[in-house]
This record gives sequence, C-alpha cells and structure tokens, in this order.
Amino acid sequence: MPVESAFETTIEHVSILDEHANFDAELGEGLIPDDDLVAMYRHMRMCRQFDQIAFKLQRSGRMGTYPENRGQECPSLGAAYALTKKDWLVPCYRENAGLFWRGLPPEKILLHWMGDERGNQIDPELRVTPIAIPIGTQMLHAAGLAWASKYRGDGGIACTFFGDGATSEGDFHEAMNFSANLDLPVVFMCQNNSWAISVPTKIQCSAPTIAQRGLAYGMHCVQCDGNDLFAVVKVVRDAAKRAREDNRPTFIEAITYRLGDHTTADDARRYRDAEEVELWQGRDPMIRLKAFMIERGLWDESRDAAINEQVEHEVAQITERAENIEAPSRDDIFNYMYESIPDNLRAQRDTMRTSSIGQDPTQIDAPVAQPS
Ligand SMILES: Cc1ncc(C[n+]2csc(CCOP(=O)(O)OP(=O)(O)O)c2C)c(N)n1
Ligand SMILES: [Mg+2]
Repeated sequence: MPVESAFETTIEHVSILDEHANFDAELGEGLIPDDDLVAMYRHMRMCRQFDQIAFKLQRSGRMGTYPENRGQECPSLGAAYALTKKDWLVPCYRENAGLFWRGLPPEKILLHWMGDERGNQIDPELRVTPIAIPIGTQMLHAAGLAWASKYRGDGGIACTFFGDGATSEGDFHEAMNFSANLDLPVVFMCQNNSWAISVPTKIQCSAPTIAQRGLAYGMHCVQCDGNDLFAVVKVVRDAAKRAREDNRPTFIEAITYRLGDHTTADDARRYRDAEEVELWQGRDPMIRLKAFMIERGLWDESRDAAINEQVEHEVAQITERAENIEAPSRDDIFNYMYESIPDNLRAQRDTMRTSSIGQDPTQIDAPVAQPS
C-alpha cells in the first residue's frame, strides 16, 4: 500500500505593520480608523507611564511585586479593541493595556499589587476577570465563561491571555480540549515573549511554533506579529467571527517580547543577552505605530512631546486614588472565606483585635493583672 499523507496544513503568520513601519495596505487599509489609531497610541503611552510609576512604587516600598508590561501592549489592546463589551476578557498579569481600554479603573491594578483585595473586586458589567497568578487557571475559566454564554445565548465570547510557558501546563491542554470538543466560542491568545521567567521557550516547546499545539485539538491556529497592532486586530476579528458564527475556538500565537524583567523580583540580565533585548527594543510596538502615524500625517513630534505631561498627570491621579483609599479593616482577613466564620478562625480574629498578636483568646476579656 502506498503511504499517504494523513493530514497536511499550514499555519499562517500575519504581519501588517512591520518593525520598519512598512504597511501592507491590502490587509491593513480600513482596519483601524485614524482617530482610533491615535487614541490607541495615546493609550499605550499612558500604559508605559503606568508601568514606570508602578515599578517605582515597588522600588520605594509602596507596592509589592509588579510585572512590567512594557513591550507587550498590543495583544491585549488589539483584542480589547476588536471585541465587544459583551465579550469576556480573561487575563493573566501582563494585559493592562487591554483591561484599561475596556474600562477597568487602572487603580484596581495598583491595588491588586499592593495586596489589597479590593483591586480584584471588578464591576461584573465590565466582563473582566481578576488577574490570574497561578499559571494557566484562567484558560479554564474562559472555557467555562464561553460555555455559559453559549448556553444562555447572550452572544458573548471569551478571550483569554496567557504566556508561552503556560502552554506547558495541564490546565492549558484541558481548556483547549474542552473548548474544541464542546464547540465553545473562545479565543486563546498566547503571548509568546520567548521566556517563562528564565526558561527560554525553545527548551519547553520542541515544535517550531507554539501555534501548532492547537492543531492537536482540531482548532484553527494562527500566528501573528504580536507587536503589530493591525495584525492583532485582524486575527482577533477573524477569531471572534469564527466563535460567534460557528462556536469554534481559535488559538492565536502572538510573537512579542517583554522589554522589562519578569517581575520586580527578577533581574533578567542574569539570563538574557543584551543583544537580544536591543533587537527587540527596535521592534517596539509603539515606535512603529508612531512612525506610521507621522507618515500618514496623523501625528507629529510636538503632539508627541505634549502627551508626556498629560500621561504623567493622569498616572499621578491614578496613583493618588490607589494610595488614598480608606485602609481596609483588619477583620477582612477573615471575613470573606466562609458564610459563617468557624470557631477557630473567630478566635484568631478576636486575638488579632487585641494589641498583643498571639495572645490567648481566653485572655481577651480577662482583667489586666495589676502589679502588686
Ligand atoms: C501554577 C504555577 N506554577 C508556577 C508559577 C510561578 N511562575 C510565575 S510566572 C511563571 C512563568 C510564566 O511564563 P509565561 O507563561 O511564558 O508568561 P510570561 O510571564 O512570560 O508572560 C512561573 C513559572 C505560578 N505562578 N503558577
Ligand atoms: Mg513568556
């Protein structure tokens, strides 16, 4: 018997505005109206300023760990722009640009990293889930949310964001299998930034692309330049159409790069070559967008300079709102875990209310011994 091919396919790579600001008019013309482009560029500038201030807040002891988003703005921003407000955004932790575009108050993100749970209390109307720190859990939440939307017929879809490293987690494979087999309207947005902390992508994925991991689940897969806003908008629109009209999920591999450290607890110089970082600095999504807008007559250097002051003011106000929020009650540590608090936790809570932490709760109301 002749050996035949059991399956053949190609995975498209979509690029519209490349790192030298060359624009593919056939694919990109009319994709994003000029006014929206200017608004998104301005938004990215605000997110960069936010990143810088968040970093400084951590360094000056005013906030806990923070993961810089710098360089990775396009995948979430392009997706938030391409989707509707009925659609869920199910993030990891490097999606500030998309979440703010949707309308999440930026101080929520600062509060989260300050360890204040009120940062995770998000208006349900926004259809944004809280930041997910355990790698991979949010992909399953997206499958569930998409399933609920399909069941209710509310027309919504779910778009979830995760890194290259997350595609090595079991949760990722379960979410992919579940979504493909139950025909769920999900967009899986993998932000391949080449690194999972200090582990390079190439040593945890032996396939030439991460996108092809989706093929195994019978899912449509596409790769795009994740630093190209136009390319992201195009692939997400296509994926959203597939989800809405056919209830089929899509796997998108957006090639991007984190220009900063993994988090403020890391020093990426210990494992990344300076040349690699320099190469990607030249591929910065904002630089090419600015060059494109200037060429089109939508922008100029004086407007660019004027924006600095605006974003500085905006982020200063955001910081003020986060830092000036009324201090939470210490009881909150115990208050939201159980409907009615168990006795052992009640005793701990009551102990904490006394000035001496660790004091035996039976002593709380006992008369204070007077020196004889
Ligand atoms: C379940 C789980 N395992 C390990 C970690 C520790 N951890 C935090 S970030 C990270 C790497 C994630 O890499 P990737 O998915 O590529 O995302 P990136 O940070 O590059 O955006 C790891 C292992 C975690 N948070 N959760
Ligand atoms: Mg990564």
